[in-house]
Amino acid sequence: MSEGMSEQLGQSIQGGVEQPSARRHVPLIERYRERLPFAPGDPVVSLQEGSTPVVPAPVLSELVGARVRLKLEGANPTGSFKDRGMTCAVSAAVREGAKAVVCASTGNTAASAAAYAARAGITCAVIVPEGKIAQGKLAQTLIHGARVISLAGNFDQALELVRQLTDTHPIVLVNSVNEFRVEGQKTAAFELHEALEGELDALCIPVGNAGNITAYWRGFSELGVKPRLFGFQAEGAAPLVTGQIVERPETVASAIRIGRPVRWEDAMAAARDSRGSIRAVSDSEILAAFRLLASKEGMFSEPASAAAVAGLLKYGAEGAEEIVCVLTGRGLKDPETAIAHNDGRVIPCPVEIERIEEAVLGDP
Ligand code: AN7
Repeated sequence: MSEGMSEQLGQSIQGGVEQPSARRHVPLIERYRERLPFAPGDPVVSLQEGSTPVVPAPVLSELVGARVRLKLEGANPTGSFKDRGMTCAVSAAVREGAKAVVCASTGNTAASAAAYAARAGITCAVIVPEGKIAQGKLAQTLIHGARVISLAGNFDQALELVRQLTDTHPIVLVNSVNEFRVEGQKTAAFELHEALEGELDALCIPVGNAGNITAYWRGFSELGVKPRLFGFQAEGAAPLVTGQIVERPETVASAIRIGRPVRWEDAMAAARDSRGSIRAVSDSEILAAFRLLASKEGMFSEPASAAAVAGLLKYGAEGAEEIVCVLTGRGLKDPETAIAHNDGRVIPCPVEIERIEEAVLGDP
């Protein structure tokens, strides 16, 4: 590329893309150290997580009659919000001299734990529900070198077992029962407060084990602000909506296929104290939002993340003017679901110009 051209390109990039002022390229623990349980000089295991973009959603805004923005947590290093908590949980584990971490997971916690453990040079084991984790998450967890145990049971049973395991063995549990996870994840509330300069009326968020809604509420509370928290569960895995443990949770959104959330009380308190709610959306509503996000907003999130948007579309803005939906994980995590549920098709074509013309320009 000529010098003039690269200069031009540089200019057009600078001119065309707004640099979010809050985006800083520092480890999350460094960015928010005063508000986190880490002292200067403590070991920090970081992949440069956090500082994720907040992007306007014009189509959703039009549909619900409010200003809707999307917090892209899929922009974290392993593709989900879990990295915020994991940098803290693994850094604290290293500080304690731990040599191994373990978690139960529907996939994203596993991928994140595996990555941070790799970075820290410690070992990681994950227990996942057999056949119920998305391919991208499994690929990540394996390539990072974690030991993957496929349990002939569901997430809730896996979590029960890892709790027993860590009671009797010197392995650190990095599920969101670990306080450092919640501490790290609360930083997303700080970022939103900064990015929106305090102008946030409501947050829409998917709820599974309920660590994240708990963390957001902690973050907002520490700032003294009170946006309404609207949490959404999948209909087939909605214990916080029905008030009953779900023995056999089922949903297309495998990340939130959880029937007995660990942070049950905290989540209910967050919804109540923020004048929010926790409500259910069906799998078909989740999939409709999943397609809409991708096809109209250009945002490929995973199905669990789309549950937040499905909830907003189903129940409306409820008087809120400034709304953020948290897109918790990116779409590439779960390619099978995207391939199985879209309006397009793949058109086969021989190597012939006429057939290409027909395929490209003909009726769909
Ligand atoms: C994309 O990875 O529970 O309510 O084991 O992966 O804090 O549990 C994942 C949960 C939302 C729900 N969106 O968050 C796990 C796991 C995505 C997720 C949730 C998850 P929590």
